[in-house]
Amino acid sequence: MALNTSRSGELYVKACTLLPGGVNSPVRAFRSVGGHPLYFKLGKGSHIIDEDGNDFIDYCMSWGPLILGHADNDVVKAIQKVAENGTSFGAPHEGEISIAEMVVNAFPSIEKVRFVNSGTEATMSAIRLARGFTGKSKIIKFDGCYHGHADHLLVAAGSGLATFGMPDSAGVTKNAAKDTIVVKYNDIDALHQVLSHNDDIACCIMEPVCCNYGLILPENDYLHKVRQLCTQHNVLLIFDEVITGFRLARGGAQERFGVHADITTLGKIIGGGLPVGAYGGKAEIMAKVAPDGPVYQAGTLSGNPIAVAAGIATLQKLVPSAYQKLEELGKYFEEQMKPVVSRYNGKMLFVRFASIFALYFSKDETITTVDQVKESNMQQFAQFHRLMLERGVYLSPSGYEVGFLSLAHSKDDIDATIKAIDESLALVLG
Ligand code: HOZ
Repeated sequence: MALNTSRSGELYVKACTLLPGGVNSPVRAFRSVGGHPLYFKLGKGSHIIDEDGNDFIDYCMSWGPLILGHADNDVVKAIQKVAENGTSFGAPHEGEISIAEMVVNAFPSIEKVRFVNSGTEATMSAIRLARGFTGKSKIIKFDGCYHGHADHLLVAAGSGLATFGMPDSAGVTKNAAKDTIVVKYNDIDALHQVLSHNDDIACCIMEPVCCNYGLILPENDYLHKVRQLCTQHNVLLIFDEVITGFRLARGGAQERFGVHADITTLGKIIGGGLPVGAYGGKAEIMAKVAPDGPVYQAGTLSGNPIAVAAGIATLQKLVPSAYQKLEELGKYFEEQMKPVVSRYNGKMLFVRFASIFALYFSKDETITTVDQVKESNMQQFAQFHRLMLERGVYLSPSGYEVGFLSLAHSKDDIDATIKAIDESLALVLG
């Protein structure tokens, strides 16, 4: 069943002479799952095809943006139509207003929003804004939460840093990181302790659902309690909803859990597969952003008309029935996984929330902490990943990353995936 990946292999060798690690983002390099990365030439619906012609059911989905599937017809048409009229103005255009309206209507905690080009830019700017608004310096982040690659956020982070076992990044000065305090996710007492002993904290930034260290759900009333503590201590709460925004519900984790952030960061889905990020909050807070206020932040391609058109076309299709369909697909996946999981009871675990899932090689029955994910068996995940590729299923190439369902996935895709999982697990754990 070995895959022929010779063309990808050749491309990788050449890419390594020109790009660090042969890639433009570390986790793609396949280092933690072994072998070389695959180079893709086509994506349509739930499938992607690599340069050797191997056809995969995709659950990486560009790490989350493609909630409609690859190359959705309406998104492609919108991109084409707008591109014909100019690719960038570096000046305002009507599309920016339309997408801002969609975001503001979806998130009651957002009255005004600024568009940027990536999730990293969004979180970096949100923190500057929190500091500018409160006049305080320190920030609290939660272990395992990943907020992109700005210096002060590359501390105890998930995603690529977790994948490569890097506690932080070279090139980040002590000064850049000294104002970042790390607190354990799902541990409300730890947050309480830090907030009680420090009056220079501008904000707490968190992924409300941790999606870059496997999938870790907030326990019971955790988010409500975090909200309460932040309000009590006059600290802004930033929800990084780059992954969860428009994914868990139209109004993201805030809608699902009924907790409102002071500042929200968005990305991925709002760009429909093109580079878009955003941060927004109450008008009073956003009034500090230049040119209205003293917090500077800018971008030549911010609000780019093509990216905005792809975002609008995507958000237009995310009506209530779309979320219902995603939930049904997710439930179906989970149901079909039950007999598989029970066959390997005590050796692996499948977690699903809305259209996000993760599979752990762990003896634990539930996963609520980053340490549990760390202790899961990543060698087994690597072997599993390879076996799944051989069976036509492309999973994110790291045991610390999650899988995404899209509206283009079908029950047939899921049936084929379950078969592949079952066969692969028999070889890894059998
Ligand atoms: N930070 C992304 C995963 N959460 C990975 C991005 C990429 O490698 O493309």
